[in-house]
Amino acid sequence: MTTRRPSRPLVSDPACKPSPYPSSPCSAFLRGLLLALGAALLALGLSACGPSTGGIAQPAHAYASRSDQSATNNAAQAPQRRSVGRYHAQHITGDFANYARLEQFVNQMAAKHGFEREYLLGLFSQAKRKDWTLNYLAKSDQTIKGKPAVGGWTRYRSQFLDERHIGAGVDFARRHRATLQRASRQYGVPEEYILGILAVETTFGGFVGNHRVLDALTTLGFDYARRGDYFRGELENFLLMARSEGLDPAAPKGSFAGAMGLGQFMPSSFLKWAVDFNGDGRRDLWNPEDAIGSVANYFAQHGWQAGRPVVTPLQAKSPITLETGINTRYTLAALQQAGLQPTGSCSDQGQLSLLLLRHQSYDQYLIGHANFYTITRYNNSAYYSMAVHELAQSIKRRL
Ligand SMILES: [Ca+2]
Repeated sequence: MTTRRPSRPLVSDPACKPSPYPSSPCSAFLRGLLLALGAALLALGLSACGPSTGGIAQPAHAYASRSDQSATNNAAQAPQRRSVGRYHAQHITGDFANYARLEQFVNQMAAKHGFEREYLLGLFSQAKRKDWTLNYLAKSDQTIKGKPAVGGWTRYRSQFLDERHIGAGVDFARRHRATLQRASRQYGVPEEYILGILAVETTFGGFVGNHRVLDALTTLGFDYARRGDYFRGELENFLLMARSEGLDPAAPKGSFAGAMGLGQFMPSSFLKWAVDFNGDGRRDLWNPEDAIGSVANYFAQHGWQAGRPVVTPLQAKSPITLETGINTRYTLAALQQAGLQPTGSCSDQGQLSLLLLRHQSYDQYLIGHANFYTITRYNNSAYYSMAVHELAQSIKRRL
């Protein structure tokens, strides 16, 4: 597992790459926050989330995927191994002593999933409360904004569309060419979009986070009221993941929000969409081959359409008053009636999103096709997804 410290303004947590639009689950959610406080992060040498553009982006995979029943069910069906780690206690001591809700959580894990109660009490007795994370999120929650600001895309883009990311992508692609080709064939997802995700999330494993996942999820699950339900669900899934994969739950490190590996999967995403792509019998988010297969599978399961477009630039012939964003839906005719004309051929007769990229000196409009929406399922942010798209194209041109 890589635990190098981030050397760029924003890193990716499941949570966080900068994303411009409010989104949902964590990844995106935390990412937007990072943008505003990136300098502080850098100064502290901490990892954050993936890119988001300014608001709360949803980590699609990372955060986006809420811990839900299906994840739990999948885990329950997986081969169950014994819990790893010699933990044993009658009561929780340490930072989380006297946390009644955590003791209730332990009881639920024992009753629902068959964990040994004393094992979990011992495990949580050595979990650490991450005060920095709580303070950081408290500040971030106050800075969440709505519509992206002028120049927001210019600033967001500059964090990712650089030689460091593109060059690393070219190098990674050459080292893992056969695996990328196999994933592309099997899942119908172009290699460059797998590369684009890994570039934005962790620069191909360069910044996978150095926070113990156990500490991150316990802290956010029981001391972060705004999203406690979500993080308690992720903690549940994390413990299931550790048991099924034969991991000591105190060992994995990730983002401050608990996202793991090259693709910054949250535990619920791991249970639902991670794959063992190198055939060694384990799903290992820190293994490049498994990460490649898992990202491709994530895209395939979220509706990627092979051979279909991602975005189409538009030319605005008059001031645009239409609502923009990844959740908008228009027909091509409606966009044309509003004064927007595709700059190239566009035969998509489906429902189209109208995207707005706020450059420093002008606004740019694009059609977001169904495949663009699929990228946003990884992180619910137009800027995040546009960065993935542009990195994908930039890396592809160099291969
Ligand atoms: Ca594997």
